[in-house]
Amino acid sequence: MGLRACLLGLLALILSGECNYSPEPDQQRTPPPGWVSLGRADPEEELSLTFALRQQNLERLSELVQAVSDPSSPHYGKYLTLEDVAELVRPSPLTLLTVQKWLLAAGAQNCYSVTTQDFLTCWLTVRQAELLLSGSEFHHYVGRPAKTHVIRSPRPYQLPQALAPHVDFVGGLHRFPPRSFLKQRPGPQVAGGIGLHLGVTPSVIRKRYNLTASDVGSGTSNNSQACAQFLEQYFHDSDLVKFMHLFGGKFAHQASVTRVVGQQGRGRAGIEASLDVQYLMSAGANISTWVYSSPGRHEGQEPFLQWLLLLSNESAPPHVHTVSYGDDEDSLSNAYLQRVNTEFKKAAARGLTLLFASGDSGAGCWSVSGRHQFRPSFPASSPYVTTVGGTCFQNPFLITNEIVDYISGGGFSNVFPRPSYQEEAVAQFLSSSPHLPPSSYFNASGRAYPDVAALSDGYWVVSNSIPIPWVSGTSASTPVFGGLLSLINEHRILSGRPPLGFLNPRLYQQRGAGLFDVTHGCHESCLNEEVEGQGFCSGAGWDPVTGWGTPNFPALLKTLLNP
Ligand SMILES: *[C@@H]1O[C@H](CO)[C@@H](O)[C@H](O)[C@H]1NC(C)=O
Ligand SMILES: *[C@@H]1O[C@H](CO)[C@@H](O)[C@H](O)[C@H]1NC(C)=O
Ligand SMILES: *[C@@H]1O[C@H](CO)[C@@H](O)[C@H](O)[C@H]1NC(C)=O
Ligand SMILES: *[C@@H]1O[C@H](CO)[C@@H](O)[C@H](O)[C@H]1NC(C)=O
Ligand SMILES: CC(=O)N[C@H]1CO[C@H](CO)[C@@H](O)[C@@H]1O
Repeated sequence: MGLRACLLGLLALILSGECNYSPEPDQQRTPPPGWVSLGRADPEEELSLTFALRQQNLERLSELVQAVSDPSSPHYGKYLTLEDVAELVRPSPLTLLTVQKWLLAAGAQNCYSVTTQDFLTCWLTVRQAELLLSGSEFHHYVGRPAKTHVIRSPRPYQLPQALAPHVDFVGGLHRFPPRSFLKQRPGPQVAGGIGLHLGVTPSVIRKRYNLTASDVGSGTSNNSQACAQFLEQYFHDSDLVKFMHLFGGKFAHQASVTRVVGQQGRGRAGIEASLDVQYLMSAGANISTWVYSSPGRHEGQEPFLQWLLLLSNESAPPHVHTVSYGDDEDSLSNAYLQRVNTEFKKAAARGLTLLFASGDSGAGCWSVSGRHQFRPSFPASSPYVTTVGGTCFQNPFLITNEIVDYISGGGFSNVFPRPSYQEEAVAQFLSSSPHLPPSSYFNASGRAYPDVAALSDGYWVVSNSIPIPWVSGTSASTPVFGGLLSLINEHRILSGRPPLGFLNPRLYQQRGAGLFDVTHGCHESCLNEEVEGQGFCSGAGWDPVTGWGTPNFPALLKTLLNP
């Protein structure tokens, strides 16, 4: 492709004396709904761009991830340190030199690297950036939810051909901040009056997942957990205090977040951030909790990328990370998807557990050349993260069996092939599901998700001192599942074992042992409007709606404690 672009650019070469290539020709550049352009940016304005430098030894990295995450391997749990990972993937001296020289010549000031040296974030003026990234043109945009301002280029950029072996992509010019998978939707109402729907609180979560008052962190293990926030989502410790007072019940918990990495602005609290903090700290009760906060306010910044950089720059981060955000897989360039997936491998090699929400539109829907298809989301579709789907109570007035929450994201990646760990489970589902949608709607060869699930309907949250009902979405199930894994890590660490790390190889090998198998219900998709039927339906065993199911804590602890 580089060669073709180069030949096609022959005329440009003659005119400009340079030959360029496009690292991300397939990246969507139109702003998502809710964002509007305010016109071109001032040439003297400053913005930050992130350069993803080509890494080395990526095959070796994949092998190591497999070895440390597979319980039958002699290397299970023998995680790499950040320094080991840096040693492995660090770009070659030629790459480092070539990129530095190019940036210096363009007048880039204040470049910051990370421990693994595979990213560089630099501050430039708009004028410098437009010269550096040929074709780019920076505009201001304002958008949801908090009238966030960003600078983005609606036009594609090119790099000099000489950089093709050294740069994967440039961040900070096309992608808008990812979407949160939170929904607010009223539950069932009793005819003629006030809804008596149960509403999910920490006591309901702890009761349903069979936690006792003694299933809390001991405070002696240096164990910790984290959630990541983007788009000016802040939390308030005072909301946590009020939340625990109103809804907490009888279990020990921490009164405040232990550490904020990045910037926590002083603005109003966001519902997403409040939800994540309050339920991560209720399920993973009394465990030290960090919040990664990448506000996405600073011009040019790409907050999700910012979070990945923070992970590569922190030698002792928490063991479990939950992220309730994502994008449509098809809106992201292949270069970006592959590189972010590699970042997840780096985390897996270090024994970090990354949990992502599976989405909020079931199988999803979009039109490709006039034909409807399901629409996977990313990072949910990455084979190197654990993806969490959503359930609700079968009887909304009782803490009993869970069934599918119809919004639960699930399906098959169009980019990442099915990983070997889920080969058997997915083949079994495809050959036995009685309600399979037509095969033209999904790519059966792709990575299938979610892997697990938890309640996602009707949560109570306290935000800006106000109790808020009906908070829903896989945004809620993800921190709950994360908190429970942290409790299991607590037992593992106290008994001298390594933390769980990347869970999927183990989860599928044990065929979902310790989880409640959700077998009722289907999620939504385009088929609802078009023909009769739904997206996928849950059934016995793994399915692309609720994965292996929801946690039964004592059973899960038993099956995940050894080795
Ligand atoms: C990574 O950490 C180092 C040392 O703390 C710091 O100087 C550098 O700015 C950080 N990099 C980024 C991209 O924030
Ligand atoms: C909760 O954690 C604190 C330390 O943060 C510890 O002192 C306390 O004993 C823990 N509570 C329980 C019930 O284990
Ligand atoms: C289906 O998924 C595979 C990866 O598993 C990918 O290579 C292929 O391009 C996808 N097909 C379509 C039509 O998206
Ligand atoms: C909790 O335990 C009860 C009683 O054993 C069981 O019926 C229920 O399914 C368990 N919860 C989950 C989520 O498995
Ligand atoms: C993840 C975590 O909380 N790590 C901490 C473990 O303890 C050391 C030393 O007290 C801290 O520096 C780490 O931050």
